[in-house]
Amino acid sequence: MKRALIILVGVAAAIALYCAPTAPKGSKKSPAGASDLAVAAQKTYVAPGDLDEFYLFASGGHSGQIYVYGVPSMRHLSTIPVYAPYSATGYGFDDETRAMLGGLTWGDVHHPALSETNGDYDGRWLFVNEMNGRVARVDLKDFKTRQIFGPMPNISGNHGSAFVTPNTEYSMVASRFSIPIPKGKSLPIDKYATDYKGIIAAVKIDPKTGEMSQGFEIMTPPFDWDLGDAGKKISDGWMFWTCYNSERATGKLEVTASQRDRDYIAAVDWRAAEKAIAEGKGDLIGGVKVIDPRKVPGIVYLMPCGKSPHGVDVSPDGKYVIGSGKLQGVTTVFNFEKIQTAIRNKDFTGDEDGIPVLKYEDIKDAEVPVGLGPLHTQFGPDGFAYTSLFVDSAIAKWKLGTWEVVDKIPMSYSIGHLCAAEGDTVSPKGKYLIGLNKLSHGRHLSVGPSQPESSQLVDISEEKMKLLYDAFTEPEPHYAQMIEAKKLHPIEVYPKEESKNPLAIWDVKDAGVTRAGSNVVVKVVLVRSTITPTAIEVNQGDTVKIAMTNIEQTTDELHGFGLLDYNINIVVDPGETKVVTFKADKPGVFPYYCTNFCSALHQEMQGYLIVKGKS
Ligand SMILES: [Cu+2]
Repeated sequence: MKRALIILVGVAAAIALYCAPTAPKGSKKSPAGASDLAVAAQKTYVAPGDLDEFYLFASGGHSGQIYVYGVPSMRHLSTIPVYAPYSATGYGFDDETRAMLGGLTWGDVHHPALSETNGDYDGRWLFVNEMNGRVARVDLKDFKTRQIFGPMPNISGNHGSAFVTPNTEYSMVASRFSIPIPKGKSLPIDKYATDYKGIIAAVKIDPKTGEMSQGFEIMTPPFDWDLGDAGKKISDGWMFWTCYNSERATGKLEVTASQRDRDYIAAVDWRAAEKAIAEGKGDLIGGVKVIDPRKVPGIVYLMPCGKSPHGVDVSPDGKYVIGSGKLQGVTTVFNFEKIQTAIRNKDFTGDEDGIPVLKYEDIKDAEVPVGLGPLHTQFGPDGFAYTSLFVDSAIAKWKLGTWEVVDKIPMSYSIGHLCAAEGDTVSPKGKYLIGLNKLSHGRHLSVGPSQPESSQLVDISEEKMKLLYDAFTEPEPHYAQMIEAKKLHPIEVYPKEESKNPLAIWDVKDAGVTRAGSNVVVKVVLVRSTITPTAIEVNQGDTVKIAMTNIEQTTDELHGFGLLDYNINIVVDPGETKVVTFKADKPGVFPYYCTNFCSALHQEMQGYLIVKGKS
């Protein structure tokens, strides 16, 4: 009996030890920090027919997409394809979006950036970067990707992006991987420290249309640029980026790039960069003007920061710049005015390829003991800051000014980024904070080895943070931004009177085939429940351009055009015209049909493409 008891205790201890790092599996018990379940349920329950208070735009990482959630329900509302084809909306299949993708079929999406006016989200556009040197613009009127800018010259690994300046003058860009520039030049790796270059850059944004164009580029030593944030209010006009590998090392970076105690945050006077470019300064490299800080001083300064920092975040009043070594136990608060004073006094300790290095002690206000592995900081409306702790797997709440850590909540687990409601603007909304966790096992039904990521909704409306809800997301939860729903006014149909496509037709009488040599244009009308024409005849070898207009003006009356053997699926929204061009290289009879359910007679919405063979 006694022996059995010892074995039982031993087994229980072993199980406890084995389970220790993970959260309870399938347990109704809430983890530490969860609020009372009934309160949590009430706070996240959005009743049928009711609407969420916030939109969450979350990075889809290497899926190339943006996921849209409602908060507090955490319900997935929509997927916005940006850098990868998405047959659900026909993205990447029609001529326009296929051209925008430029032959690339994936992108590693990182940091969504909602457009701002005076440092506040204005609900017009969403910019988002991806690693292959590109920035895209999503129009929030219709939640569609409207422009992909890049790949930009000289940039390799656009990680430190797509942060916008307070009036959306620029979307910022920084290269994670240094290379010899211009691209295409090859040099041995032992030339890394001297001949490889990092680039920080800006994409210019048209304030009326959101159209992006080349801004400026600045050459830097071969550091690995990581993350950024634009200054605001008193620090407006400045941009901050963290870097690792200030050692300029190669090989096993986890060892070679961890030699120094400190890396840097770059402070960039972007108005000075803008002026230098306007004055014609800079060298033409890879087709763009690149500023070399050795030749054009007064633009970039380096702030020493704890080793291998990740995020850098500017407080809502613009006074503080917060960054930390990602393996430290503290986060450093730099004071913008002290940074300016040190620059004015030329209080430098040296330079890196002509870029002055400031003195850590001169520019810092505090080291806040937030906990281990501080990564990113977001803000509330009441002077509180929230810092994610990767190593501790928790969020710390602390007070700006007193630097007191007042609360901590565990995450399940391994939090990376975090997102508070409008928590990186001049007027954070508070209420909700979302931990974007890197790992999730044990808290959902198993779906095999490829597990979902987890996002956890935290109530920050009271003194103590409380866990409200677990949600699971597609890979990969990099940054997200949360905006008040009332700021967005999406359209539901494209108004007929605003149709600009020259191939649009609005009457079935105008549908049909016109031919010029081997070029065939087919004008198609999509309306419940017919695709007109119901048969299209072409010759093998013809170049066929099908322009289809969905003449519906009714909400959610989408139609699709699926053409099986030709790998085509177009989805056309009400009032929209889409064009697809392809070579009719396969002879035969190919059915086309509406792929997007539209009516009781949806199944009947079909026709035939007849491609007459050459022989
Ligand atoms: Cu249909």
